[in-house]
Amino acid sequence: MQKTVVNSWNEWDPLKHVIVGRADDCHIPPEEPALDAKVPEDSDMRGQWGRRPQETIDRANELLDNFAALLESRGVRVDRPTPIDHSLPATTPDFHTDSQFGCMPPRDVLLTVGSEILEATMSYRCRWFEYLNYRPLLQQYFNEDPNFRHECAPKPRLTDADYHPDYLSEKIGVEKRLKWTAEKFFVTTEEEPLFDAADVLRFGRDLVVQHGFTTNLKGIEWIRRHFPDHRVHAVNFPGDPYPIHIDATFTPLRPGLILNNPQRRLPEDQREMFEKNDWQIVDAAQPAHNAPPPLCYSSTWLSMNVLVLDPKTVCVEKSEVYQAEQMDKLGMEVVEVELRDAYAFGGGLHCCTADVYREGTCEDFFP
Ligand code: ABU
Repeated sequence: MQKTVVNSWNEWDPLKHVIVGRADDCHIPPEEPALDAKVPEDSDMRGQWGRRPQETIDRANELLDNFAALLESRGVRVDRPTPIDHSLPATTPDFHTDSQFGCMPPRDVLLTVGSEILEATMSYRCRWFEYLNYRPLLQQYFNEDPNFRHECAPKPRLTDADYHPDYLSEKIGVEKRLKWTAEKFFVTTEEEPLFDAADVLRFGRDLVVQHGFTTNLKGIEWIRRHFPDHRVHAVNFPGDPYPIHIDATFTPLRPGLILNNPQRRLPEDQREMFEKNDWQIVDAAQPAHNAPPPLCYSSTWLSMNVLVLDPKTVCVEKSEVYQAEQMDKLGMEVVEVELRDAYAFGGGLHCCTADVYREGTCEDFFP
């Protein structure tokens, strides 16, 4: 029987079907321009590459499997990617890199808007082929759902022209990075459209897209032309010296309420659409940790990388006690999920998932 399988218009409507990533065969990829720009200068990741230690892969998979089981116990259908061999190099006529990344986190690759799932261009060479991990699922949805639209953004060439050489220096320093990001001088150039799906937040008719390391202005313009019935808003967060992916920075919880990272506040001149429509933007609670776990690309602000199950219920990482406390005060039921030992594989609870189906339709929250 054919039915609607794919439908999701925002970040908070009741979740019924989701993809949860896997840690199988995940690699720390070799150095490359966009990836290096994100690795903090004092990080234990600098200069390392290769397959991640098996015990860390097993532990991350245990946590991801538990999360999938928890979602299923709450009535959510969960699908998992089919890992390709991530030890294989990624080679095109334009570039070569010696290994790939993994199939965690799906949120970076897949953008669901209504009945469409769009494969992002991606901006790291090691992630160029990452969509292949999700093709079996996307083909299955295509067979099951006559209205499903499987779309792919144009694959970028990712030559050196895509990256500003200034970011290739070993020591830039946080002060200079903050100056550059305030000036919107990011590692990616405007050579061709680039975006990662995790730079996009969905608010019904409005898409809010972070301009930063992984998404350039041409990428945002491509998204605008691709979704002509949507309003697309470019935002940037000058307090972030390593701006990739919006989902540890700006987190909508329900209509009218957004958490904002207090170190990466949305500039005043970009708040108008929210303020005019009485949306509250509140500072997120502090992370519970002073540093990310070993071999982790992400910041401690994965504390606010939560998965909203419905406008009253949110999954928060178990050790993030301050974030959980704040959610409780904001009137949300908190579902604790242990995931910290999987952070190193590409992110938190929002990152490690991709929406397939949420109840609801395309609403206009900013008329
Ligand atoms: N993928 C989200 C990571 C953002 C951050 O490191 O803060």
